[in-house]
This record gives sequence, structure tokens and C-alpha cells, in this order.
Amino acid sequence: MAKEQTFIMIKPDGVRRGLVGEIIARFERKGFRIKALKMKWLTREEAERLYAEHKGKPFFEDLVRFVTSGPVVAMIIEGDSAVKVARLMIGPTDGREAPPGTIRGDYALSKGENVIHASDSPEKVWREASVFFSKEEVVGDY
Ligand code: D4T
Repeated sequence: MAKEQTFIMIKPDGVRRGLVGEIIARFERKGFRIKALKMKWLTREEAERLYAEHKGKPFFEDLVRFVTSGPVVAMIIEGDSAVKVARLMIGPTDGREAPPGTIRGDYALSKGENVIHASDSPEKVWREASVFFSKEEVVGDY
């Protein structure tokens, strides 16, 4: 499989709980390269853009309130089958059902406050990443 990039975001609960280092370490140890990294406190407009696909759903307001409740840490990582592998590593949406060994399985006990986001398709990677990064901020091969 060719090298691929994906977008990861540690949500405000993960940042507040001091899980940033732990989570980044998992992706590094798995073999991914960090290509961009940023802490940012999202505005409401940015949060709505990030989660545009969920607009109108019953949980949308809570989701936007939560994701703007504190800073998040966003990154672009690169490696073989990055989108699929990162989704496997974070686990299913609901932390109560996520298997131990996955990030949500180990650190989340909720569906709303579930510590981390990873893009679920290659088409969404840059759409989501562009809320945080310009193309110039993504470093070259190293
Ligand atoms: P994200 O997008 O944050 O990586 O989560 P998932 O990809 O695993 O799940 P999702 O897009 O379906 O949901 C986005 C976000 O909304 C919250 N949520 C979701 C919620 O609070 N209640 C719900 O019923 C659903 C479906 C959790 C993640």
C-alpha cells in the first residue's frame, strides 16, 4: 500500500486529562510520521465546518459546544494505510463499546466525550485538516 496521510484531533477532554503525550506516542510507536501538529481553541464557525456532515442531527449542538469547550491538538500523520489504521487504533465512537487496547477503549467512557477524532475516509482528510493547517505547514519527507 502506498504512503497515505490522515487527520487526527485530540478533543478537549483528552487535552484536559493530560493524554496528549500518551496519544501522540501511540501513533509514533505504531510507525507513523507526524507531518503537522498544532494546538488550537476552535471558534464555533470552525467547529461547524469541521463537523459539517452532522449539521441538523440531534447531537450537533452538544458536539459543537463540547469541541469548543477547550483547546484541541490537531495533527497530520503519514504512513501505510493511515486512514484505516488510525480508525482501528482509535476504536468505535462509543468509548463504552470500544475494545480495550484501542484509544477510546482505554481512555473513554462516553459516546460524546470520546477523546479523539480521526478522519474516516481519504476524501475527508484534507477537508478536516484545512480547518487547522495550510498545505505549507505540512512538512516534507524526513
Ligand atoms: P469522530 O468524527 O469524532 O471521529 O467520531 P466518529 O467518526 O467515530 O463518529 P461520528 O462521526 O459518527 O460522530 C462524530 C462525533 O459526534 C459525537 N456523537 C456521535 C454523539 O455525541 N452522539 C451520537 O449519537 C453520535 C453518532 C461523537 C463523535
